[in-house]
Amino acid sequence: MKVKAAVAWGPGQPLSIETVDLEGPKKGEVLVRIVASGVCHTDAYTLSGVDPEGIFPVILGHEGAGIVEEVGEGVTSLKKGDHVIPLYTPECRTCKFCLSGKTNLCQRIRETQGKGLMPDGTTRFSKDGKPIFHYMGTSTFAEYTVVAEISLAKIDEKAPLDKVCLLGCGVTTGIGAVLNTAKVEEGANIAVFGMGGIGLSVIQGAKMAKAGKIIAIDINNSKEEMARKFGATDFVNPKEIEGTIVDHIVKLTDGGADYSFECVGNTTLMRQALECCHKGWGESIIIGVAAAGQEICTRPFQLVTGRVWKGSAFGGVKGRTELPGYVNQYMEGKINLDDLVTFTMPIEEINKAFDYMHEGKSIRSVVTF
Ligand code: NAD
Ligand code: AHE
Ligand code: ZN
Repeated sequence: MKVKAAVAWGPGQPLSIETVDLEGPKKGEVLVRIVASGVCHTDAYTLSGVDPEGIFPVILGHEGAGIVEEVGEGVTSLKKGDHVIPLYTPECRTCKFCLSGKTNLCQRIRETQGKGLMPDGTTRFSKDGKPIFHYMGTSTFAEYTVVAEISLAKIDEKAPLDKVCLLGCGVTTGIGAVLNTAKVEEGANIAVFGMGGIGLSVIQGAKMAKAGKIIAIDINNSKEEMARKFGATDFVNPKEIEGTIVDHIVKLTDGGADYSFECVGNTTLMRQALECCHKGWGESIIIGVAAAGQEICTRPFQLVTGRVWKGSAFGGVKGRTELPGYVNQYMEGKINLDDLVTFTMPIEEINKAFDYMHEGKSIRSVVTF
């Protein structure tokens, strides 16, 4: 079939709206009509050319929501008309990782997914006979996409898809990092670096966990209002303080944060986030994605004296099992998505979404079809 899609032909180039060819779903695959998709910083990261797995031409997008149009051979858990959120972290429930009970990082199709391919090693998208690669197993910047059955969470049909798409990445990542990865306890002091969609969702998760001090950190002062709305008790702009951000947080928290979260993708901040944690027990969670070649460093003494460095992908959430519950929490008013959607625009205007992100003017832009 012919479908409209935003194609990234090469690194650093604006996306181009094209009519591309899409083959139907093969065994274990599902054709999904995408209704809406958020634009996450990770899309910009890959588009910029610094992602070691970046491959072009590609259809980006991994924060979408849509409706099942057709199922391929052997698909049993979904049918035409089901409402779904595509998962870049699948859940096969049979691989060593899924069965471990220790991680959400299902590895069933990770190898082909990282190469922009469907599990059988081919692409469904093409233009003039030349393959166009998939992205993160989802490619939600297309009006129709083909996704593995294990990469789809079935959700409540009453949920507005132009809002719950944010649960396909940003919001789930932030809330999950607090509740699953850090397991923040009531009264704990937390510091959050970066007030984009991810950082604000960490703040939201911290509020849900009844954290004590919730310190929001960003170099863009316009983020303060939203951070406080989501539950931040303090806002710090590192450019406007005397001394270092580490000393500043240590003072604010009487010895250091119990938990910190890096939500920018900057290795200098990752070090600061670790070192502003409390001696003896403070835990720092890396969420931000740093470019190829970047490395983190600290004095090992920081770890010897009890600080813990961790990372979190998709908030440690097992998508097929847990995401429907996140959607329900939104429907019950327990998770705020609406305030995170700064702009909603037709897919034709997707490049504006990237501009707004880079200019610090949006939390999330949602593109619709
Ligand atoms: P975003 O661009 O919306 O927000 C980033 C924020 O960081 C902005 O508010 C910006 O002003 C702030 N910032 C930039 N430099 C800063 C500095 N030096 N000090 C303090 N604040 C600074 O990005 P986002 O969509 O929220 O994503 C954040 C990061 O999380 C990205 O690296 C993204 O790739 C990553 N991410 C990771 C996961 C995961 O599962 N681990 C999931 C989603 C996104
Ligand atoms: N190809 C990238 C991977 C970057 C990365 O860490 N991605 C996160 C999700 S970011 C969503 O916005 C993730 O889930 N990682 C686990 C995985 O298996 O990719 C790179 O830098 O190599
Ligand atoms: Zn994302």
